[in-house]
Amino acid sequence: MKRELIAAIIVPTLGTAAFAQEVLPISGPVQVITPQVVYANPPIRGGYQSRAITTVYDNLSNALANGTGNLALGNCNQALEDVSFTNSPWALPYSGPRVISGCTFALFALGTTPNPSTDREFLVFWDPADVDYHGFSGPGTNMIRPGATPLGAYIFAISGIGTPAGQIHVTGLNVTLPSAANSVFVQVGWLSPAAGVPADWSNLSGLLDESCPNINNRGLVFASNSLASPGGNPATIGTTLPDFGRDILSGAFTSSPGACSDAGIFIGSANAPSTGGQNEHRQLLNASTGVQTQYGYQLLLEGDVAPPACDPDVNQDGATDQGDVDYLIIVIAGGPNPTNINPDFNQDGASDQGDIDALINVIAGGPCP
Ligand SMILES: [Ca+2]
Ligand SMILES: [Ca+2]
Ligand SMILES: [Ca+2]
Ligand SMILES: [Ca+2]
Repeated sequence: MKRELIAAIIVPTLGTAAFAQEVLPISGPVQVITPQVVYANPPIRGGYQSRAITTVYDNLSNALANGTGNLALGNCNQALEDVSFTNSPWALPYSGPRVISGCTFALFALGTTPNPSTDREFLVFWDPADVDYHGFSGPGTNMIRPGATPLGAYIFAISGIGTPAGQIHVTGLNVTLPSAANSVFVQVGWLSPAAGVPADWSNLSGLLDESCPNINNRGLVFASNSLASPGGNPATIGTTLPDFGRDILSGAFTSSPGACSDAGIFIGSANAPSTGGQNEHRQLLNASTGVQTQYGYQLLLEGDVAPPACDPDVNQDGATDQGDVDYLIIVIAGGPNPTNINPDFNQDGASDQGDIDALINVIAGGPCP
Protein backbone atom coordinates (compact mmCIF):
# COMPACT_ATOMS: atom_id res chain seq x y z
CA MET A 1 0.00 0.00 0.00
CA LYS A 2 2.99 2.27 0.02
CA ARG A 3 2.93 2.41 -3.71
CA GLU A 4 1.37 5.74 -4.51
CA LEU A 5 1.60 5.79 -8.26
CA ILE A 6 0.12 2.99 -10.21
CA ALA A 7 0.59 2.82 -13.93
CA ALA A 8 -2.73 2.19 -15.56
CA ILE A 9 -3.33 1.79 -19.23
CA ILE A 10 -5.68 4.38 -20.56
CA VAL A 11 -6.92 3.52 -23.99
CA PRO A 12 -7.54 6.50 -26.23
CA THR A 13 -11.24 6.62 -26.72
CA LEU A 14 -12.31 10.20 -26.95
CA GLY A 15 -14.08 10.70 -30.25
CA THR A 16 -14.75 13.98 -31.95
CA ALA A 17 -18.47 13.51 -32.43
CA ALA A 18 -20.57 15.54 -30.03
CA PHE A 19 -23.09 13.02 -28.76
CA ALA A 20 -25.71 14.31 -26.40
CA GLN A 21 -24.54 12.12 -23.54
CA GLU A 22 -21.74 9.67 -23.70
CA VAL A 23 -18.93 8.01 -21.90
CA LEU A 24 -15.93 6.63 -23.64
CA PRO A 25 -14.27 4.05 -21.48
CA ILE A 26 -11.75 1.56 -22.73
CA SER A 27 -14.08 -0.63 -24.71
CA GLY A 28 -15.83 1.98 -26.80
CA PRO A 29 -18.72 4.38 -26.50
CA VAL A 30 -21.27 3.72 -23.80
CA GLN A 31 -24.30 5.92 -23.50
CA VAL A 32 -24.75 7.81 -20.28
CA ILE A 33 -28.47 7.94 -20.12
CA THR A 34 -30.01 10.79 -18.21
CA PRO A 35 -31.09 8.73 -15.16
CA GLN A 36 -27.48 7.81 -14.59
CA VAL A 37 -26.89 11.35 -13.47
CA VAL A 38 -28.62 10.80 -10.19
CA TYR A 39 -28.02 14.22 -8.75
CA ALA A 40 -27.38 17.58 -10.28
CA ASN A 41 -27.25 20.87 -8.47
CA PRO A 42 -28.15 23.57 -9.25
CA PRO A 43 -30.27 22.81 -12.33
CA ILE A 44 -30.48 26.46 -13.32
CA ARG A 45 -29.46 27.90 -16.62
CA GLY A 46 -29.67 31.50 -17.66
CA GLY A 47 -31.88 32.58 -20.51
CA TYR A 48 -29.36 33.13 -23.25
CA GLN A 49 -28.71 31.40 -26.48
CA SER A 50 -25.93 28.87 -26.60
CA ARG A 51 -23.04 29.81 -28.83
CA ALA A 52 -20.14 27.68 -29.84
CA ILE A 53 -19.27 24.98 -27.33
CA THR A 54 -15.53 24.89 -27.08
CA THR A 55 -12.80 23.76 -24.75
CA VAL A 56 -12.16 26.22 -21.93
CA TYR A 57 -9.67 24.08 -20.00
CA ASP A 58 -7.53 21.23 -21.28
CA ASN A 59 -5.10 19.02 -19.47
CA LEU A 60 -6.25 15.87 -21.22
CA SER A 61 -6.38 15.91 -25.01
CA ASN A 62 -2.66 15.48 -25.64
CA ALA A 63 -1.95 13.21 -22.71
CA LEU A 64 -2.38 9.85 -24.36
CA ALA A 65 -0.29 10.76 -27.39
CA ASN A 66 2.52 12.44 -25.48
CA GLY A 67 3.15 9.57 -23.12
CA THR A 68 1.99 11.14 -19.87
CA GLY A 69 -1.61 9.95 -19.83
CA ASN A 70 -1.19 6.65 -18.07
CA LEU A 71 -0.26 7.81 -14.61
CA ALA A 72 -2.87 7.00 -12.01
CA LEU A 73 -2.99 8.10 -8.42
CA GLY A 74 -3.71 5.44 -5.84
CA ASN A 75 -4.16 5.58 -2.07
CA CYS A 76 -7.00 8.01 -2.48
CA ASN A 77 -10.55 8.13 -3.81
CA GLN A 78 -10.80 11.84 -4.46
CA ALA A 79 -8.74 14.80 -5.61
CA LEU A 80 -9.26 18.54 -5.68
CA GLU A 81 -7.88 20.43 -8.70
CA ASP A 82 -7.71 24.15 -9.36
CA VAL A 83 -8.65 25.37 -12.81
CA SER A 84 -7.77 28.94 -13.75
CA PHE A 85 -9.08 30.52 -16.93
CA THR A 86 -5.86 32.40 -17.47
CA ASN A 87 -4.78 31.27 -20.94
CA SER A 88 -8.38 30.26 -21.72
CA PRO A 89 -11.12 31.82 -23.86
CA TRP A 90 -12.92 32.45 -20.56
CA ALA A 91 -10.16 34.56 -19.02
CA LEU A 92 -11.44 37.74 -17.48
CA PRO A 93 -12.40 40.36 -18.58
CA TYR A 94 -14.56 37.94 -20.56
CA SER A 95 -18.02 39.27 -19.89
CA GLY A 96 -20.40 36.68 -21.30
CA PRO A 97 -22.00 33.92 -19.26
CA ARG A 98 -19.57 31.15 -18.42
CA VAL A 99 -21.40 27.87 -18.08
CA ILE A 100 -19.50 24.59 -17.89
CA SER A 101 -21.61 22.23 -19.97
CA GLY A 102 -19.25 19.36 -20.68
CA CYS A 103 -16.38 17.60 -19.02
CA THR A 104 -13.96 14.81 -19.75
CA PHE A 105 -12.23 13.35 -16.73
CA ALA A 106 -10.05 10.34 -16.15
CA LEU A 107 -10.43 7.65 -13.52
CA PHE A 108 -8.85 4.29 -13.06
CA ALA A 109 -10.14 1.08 -11.57
CA LEU A 110 -8.40 -2.14 -10.72
CA GLY A 111 -9.82 -5.36 -9.37
CA THR A 112 -13.57 -5.48 -9.76
CA THR A 113 -15.24 -3.86 -12.72
CA PRO A 114 -17.02 -0.65 -11.72
CA ASN A 115 -20.78 -0.74 -11.95
CA PRO A 116 -23.62 1.31 -10.46
CA SER A 117 -24.26 -1.13 -7.62
CA THR A 118 -20.70 -0.90 -6.35
CA ASP A 119 -19.33 2.45 -7.52
CA ARG A 120 -20.44 5.93 -8.36
CA GLU A 121 -18.32 8.67 -9.85
CA PHE A 122 -18.68 12.31 -8.94
CA LEU A 123 -17.73 15.79 -10.07
CA VAL A 124 -18.23 18.80 -7.84
CA PHE A 125 -17.46 22.37 -8.91
CA TRP A 126 -16.55 24.97 -6.27
CA ASP A 127 -16.44 28.73 -6.19
CA PRO A 128 -12.77 29.62 -5.55
CA ALA A 129 -14.00 31.78 -2.69
CA ASP A 130 -14.85 28.54 -0.85
CA VAL A 131 -11.54 26.71 -1.30
CA ASP A 132 -8.00 27.22 -0.07
CA TYR A 133 -5.24 24.62 -0.43
CA HIS A 134 -3.67 26.10 2.70
CA GLY A 135 -6.74 25.19 4.73
CA PHE A 136 -9.88 27.29 4.56
CA SER A 137 -9.55 28.25 8.23
CA GLY A 138 -5.80 27.88 8.35
CA PRO A 139 -3.30 25.04 8.24
CA GLY A 140 -4.71 21.73 9.40
CA THR A 141 -8.28 22.59 8.47
CA ASN A 142 -10.51 21.52 5.59
CA MET A 143 -9.47 23.01 2.23
CA ILE A 144 -13.16 23.46 1.41
CA ARG A 145 -15.32 25.72 3.53
CA PRO A 146 -17.43 23.32 5.62
CA GLY A 147 -21.06 23.41 4.63
CA ALA A 148 -20.43 25.47 1.50
CA THR A 149 -22.81 24.94 -1.40
CA PRO A 150 -21.03 23.92 -4.59
CA LEU A 151 -21.63 25.60 -7.92
CA GLY A 152 -22.65 22.21 -9.23
CA ALA A 153 -22.46 18.59 -8.11
CA TYR A 154 -22.96 15.52 -10.26
CA ILE A 155 -23.02 11.85 -9.44
CA PHE A 156 -22.68 9.35 -12.25
CA ALA A 157 -23.67 5.72 -12.09
CA ILE A 158 -21.90 4.57 -15.19
CA SER A 159 -22.26 1.11 -16.63
CA GLY A 160 -19.71 -0.53 -18.80
CA ILE A 161 -16.44 0.90 -17.56
CA GLY A 162 -13.85 -1.83 -17.72
CA THR A 163 -10.65 -2.02 -15.78
CA PRO A 164 -8.63 0.08 -15.92
CA ALA A 165 -11.03 2.90 -16.57
CA GLY A 166 -10.36 5.70 -18.97
CA GLN A 167 -11.49 9.09 -20.05
CA ILE A 168 -15.15 9.67 -19.31
CA HIS A 169 -16.90 12.33 -21.35
CA VAL A 170 -20.11 13.79 -20.00
CA THR A 171 -22.26 16.57 -21.38
CA GLY A 172 -25.37 18.27 -20.09
CA LEU A 173 -23.63 19.83 -17.11
CA ASN A 174 -24.84 23.23 -16.02
CA VAL A 175 -22.29 25.00 -13.85
CA THR A 176 -22.39 28.79 -13.92
CA LEU A 177 -19.22 30.49 -12.79
CA PRO A 178 -19.42 33.58 -10.60
CA SER A 179 -18.87 36.61 -12.79
CA ALA A 180 -15.83 37.78 -10.83
CA ALA A 181 -14.13 34.39 -10.60
CA ASN A 182 -11.25 33.58 -12.90
CA SER A 183 -11.06 30.03 -11.63
CA VAL A 184 -13.02 27.07 -10.37
CA PHE A 185 -12.08 24.10 -8.21
CA VAL A 186 -13.04 20.61 -9.32
CA GLN A 187 -13.50 17.84 -6.77
CA VAL A 188 -13.57 14.45 -8.44
CA GLY A 189 -13.59 10.86 -7.33
CA TRP A 190 -15.42 7.73 -6.37
CA LEU A 191 -18.46 7.64 -4.14
CA SER A 192 -20.11 4.72 -2.44
CA PRO A 193 -23.61 4.02 -3.80
CA ALA A 194 -24.74 3.85 -0.18
CA ALA A 195 -23.74 7.50 0.20
CA GLY A 196 -26.78 8.63 -1.71
CA VAL A 197 -26.56 12.37 -2.22
CA PRO A 198 -24.08 13.81 0.26
CA ALA A 199 -25.42 16.65 2.34
CA ASP A 200 -22.01 18.29 2.62
CA TRP A 201 -19.57 17.76 -0.23
CA SER A 202 -16.76 19.29 1.82
CA ASN A 203 -16.83 16.25 4.07
CA LEU A 204 -17.28 12.83 2.47
CA SER A 205 -16.21 10.93 5.56
CA GLY A 206 -17.62 7.42 5.32
CA LEU A 207 -19.14 8.14 1.91
CA LEU A 208 -16.26 7.38 -0.43
CA ASP A 209 -16.16 4.19 -2.42
CA GLU A 210 -13.29 2.74 -0.42
CA SER A 211 -12.76 3.06 3.29
CA CYS A 212 -9.47 3.80 4.99
CA PRO A 213 -7.07 2.06 4.66
CA ASN A 214 -8.17 1.50 1.11
CA ILE A 215 -7.60 -1.49 -1.13
CA ASN A 216 -6.30 0.85 -3.83
CA ASN A 217 -8.65 -0.30 -6.56
CA ARG A 218 -10.12 3.09 -7.34
CA GLY A 219 -8.10 6.16 -8.23
CA LEU A 220 -7.56 9.18 -10.41
CA VAL A 221 -5.48 9.75 -13.51
CA PHE A 222 -3.00 12.59 -13.90
CA ALA A 223 -1.10 13.86 -16.94
CA SER A 224 0.67 16.76 -18.58
CA ASN A 225 -0.81 18.13 -21.76
CA SER A 226 2.01 20.64 -22.18
CA LEU A 227 5.05 18.65 -20.96
CA ALA A 228 5.85 21.66 -18.79
CA SER A 229 8.86 21.36 -16.56
CA PRO A 230 8.50 21.39 -12.76
CA GLY A 231 6.64 24.47 -11.59
CA GLY A 232 5.06 24.98 -15.00
CA ASN A 233 1.52 24.69 -16.22
CA PRO A 234 0.55 21.21 -17.44
CA ALA A 235 -2.60 22.47 -19.15
CA THR A 236 -2.55 23.81 -22.70
CA ILE A 237 -5.84 25.71 -22.41
CA GLY A 238 -6.31 27.39 -19.07
CA THR A 239 -3.90 27.08 -16.20
CA THR A 240 -3.53 24.96 -13.10
CA LEU A 241 -1.14 25.49 -10.25
CA PRO A 242 1.18 22.63 -9.34
CA ASP A 243 -0.99 22.17 -6.23
CA PHE A 244 -3.84 19.74 -5.86
CA GLY A 245 -5.69 18.25 -2.93
CA ARG A 246 -5.33 14.56 -2.29
CA ASP A 247 -7.50 12.90 0.32
CA ILE A 248 -5.18 10.10 1.30
CA LEU A 249 -6.67 6.76 2.36
CA SER A 250 -3.43 5.05 3.24
CA GLY A 251 -3.13 2.82 6.24
CA ALA A 252 0.58 3.59 6.31
CA PHE A 253 -0.11 6.91 7.96
CA THR A 254 -1.40 7.19 11.48
CA SER A 255 -1.29 10.88 12.27
CA SER A 256 -3.12 13.73 10.58
CA PRO A 257 -3.17 14.88 7.91
CA GLY A 258 -3.51 12.04 5.48
CA ALA A 259 -4.64 9.61 8.11
CA CYS A 260 -7.79 7.55 8.38
CA SER A 261 -9.05 10.02 10.97
CA ASP A 262 -9.53 12.65 8.24
CA ALA A 263 -10.63 10.36 5.42
CA GLY A 264 -13.17 12.15 3.24
CA ILE A 265 -11.72 15.60 3.94
CA PHE A 266 -8.91 17.47 2.20
CA ILE A 267 -6.64 18.86 4.90
CA GLY A 268 -4.80 22.02 3.97
CA SER A 269 -1.27 23.01 4.80
CA ALA A 270 0.64 26.24 4.62
CA ASN A 271 3.68 24.79 2.96
CA ALA A 272 4.49 24.48 -0.70
CA PRO A 273 2.74 21.46 -2.21
CA SER A 274 4.45 18.25 -1.22
CA THR A 275 5.55 15.54 -3.63
CA GLY A 276 5.19 12.73 -1.11
CA GLY A 277 4.31 11.62 2.35
CA GLN A 278 0.99 12.12 4.03
CA ASN A 279 0.55 15.82 3.34
CA GLU A 280 -2.73 16.25 1.43
CA HIS A 281 -1.61 19.51 -0.19
CA ARG A 282 0.25 17.92 -3.03
CA GLN A 283 1.85 18.23 -6.40
CA LEU A 284 2.85 15.51 -8.82
CA LEU A 285 6.10 15.41 -10.74
CA ASN A 286 6.87 12.49 -12.98
CA ALA A 287 9.33 11.45 -15.65
CA SER A 288 7.32 8.98 -17.71
CA THR A 289 8.68 10.63 -20.84
CA GLY A 290 12.24 10.58 -19.49
CA VAL A 291 12.11 14.21 -18.41
CA GLN A 292 10.83 15.46 -15.08
CA THR A 293 7.45 17.01 -15.81
CA GLN A 294 4.75 18.83 -13.87
CA TYR A 295 1.50 16.87 -13.87
CA GLY A 296 -2.07 17.87 -13.12
CA TYR A 297 -5.37 16.07 -12.93
CA GLN A 298 -6.44 14.80 -16.35
CA LEU A 299 -9.40 17.04 -17.05
CA LEU A 300 -11.04 18.90 -19.92
CA LEU A 301 -13.89 21.39 -19.50
CA GLU A 302 -16.21 22.70 -22.18
CA GLY A 303 -18.56 25.62 -22.31
CA ASP A 304 -20.08 28.33 -24.43
CA VAL A 305 -17.76 30.99 -25.72
CA ALA A 306 -19.24 34.15 -27.14
CA PRO A 307 -17.62 35.39 -30.34
CA PRO A 308 -15.33 38.38 -29.92
CA ALA A 309 -17.08 41.70 -29.89
CA CYS A 310 -17.05 43.55 -33.19
CA ASP A 311 -15.20 46.84 -33.63
CA PRO A 312 -17.35 49.40 -35.42
CA ASP A 313 -14.47 51.88 -35.61
CA VAL A 314 -13.51 50.48 -39.00
CA ASN A 315 -11.47 53.51 -40.06
CA GLN A 316 -9.71 53.42 -36.69
CA ASP A 317 -9.82 57.12 -36.02
CA GLY A 318 -11.00 56.64 -32.45
CA ALA A 319 -14.62 57.64 -33.10
CA THR A 320 -17.58 55.53 -34.07
CA ASP A 321 -19.64 57.57 -36.49
CA GLN A 322 -20.71 58.26 -40.06
CA GLY A 323 -17.09 58.24 -41.14
CA ASP A 324 -16.98 54.52 -40.47
CA VAL A 325 -20.05 53.91 -42.59
CA ASP A 326 -18.51 55.93 -45.41
CA TYR A 327 -15.28 54.00 -45.06
CA LEU A 328 -17.00 50.63 -45.26
CA ILE A 329 -19.05 51.70 -48.29
CA ILE A 330 -15.84 52.58 -50.11
CA VAL A 331 -14.12 49.33 -49.18
CA ILE A 332 -17.10 47.24 -50.26
CA ALA A 333 -17.23 49.19 -53.52
CA GLY A 334 -13.64 48.10 -54.16
CA GLY A 335 -11.91 51.20 -52.93
CA PRO A 336 -8.82 51.43 -50.73
CA ASN A 337 -8.72 49.81 -47.30
CA PRO A 338 -5.80 51.43 -45.46
CA THR A 339 -6.85 50.04 -42.06
CA ASN A 340 -7.07 46.56 -43.57
CA ILE A 341 -10.41 45.74 -41.93
CA ASN A 342 -12.45 42.74 -42.93
CA PRO A 343 -15.36 44.27 -44.84
CA ASP A 344 -17.53 41.25 -44.01
CA PHE A 345 -18.68 42.99 -40.86
CA ASN A 346 -21.61 40.67 -40.21
CA GLN A 347 -19.48 37.60 -40.90
CA ASP A 348 -21.90 35.97 -43.30
CA GLY A 349 -19.28 35.28 -45.93
CA ALA A 350 -20.21 38.10 -48.31
CA SER A 351 -19.18 41.74 -48.38
CA ASP A 352 -22.24 43.71 -49.36
CA GLN A 353 -25.03 46.04 -48.29
CA GLY A 354 -25.82 43.76 -45.34
CA ASP A 355 -22.50 44.69 -43.78
CA ILE A 356 -23.20 48.39 -44.14
CA ASP A 357 -26.61 47.90 -42.56
CA ALA A 358 -25.07 45.89 -39.71
CA LEU A 359 -22.46 48.56 -39.08
CA ILE A 360 -25.08 51.31 -39.03
CA ASN A 361 -27.04 49.28 -36.51
CA VAL A 362 -24.04 48.88 -34.22
CA ILE A 363 -23.12 52.54 -34.44
CA ALA A 364 -26.70 53.32 -33.45
CA GLY A 365 -26.20 51.26 -30.31
CA GLY A 366 -27.33 47.84 -31.51
CA PRO A 367 -25.55 44.58 -30.71
CA CYS A 368 -22.69 43.20 -32.71
CA PRO A 369 -23.85 40.85 -35.46
CA1 LIG B 1 -3.34 22.12 -9.80
CA1 LIG C 1 -8.03 13.45 4.33
CA1 LIG D 1 -14.24 55.67 -36.86
CA1 LIG E 1 -21.28 40.32 -44.82
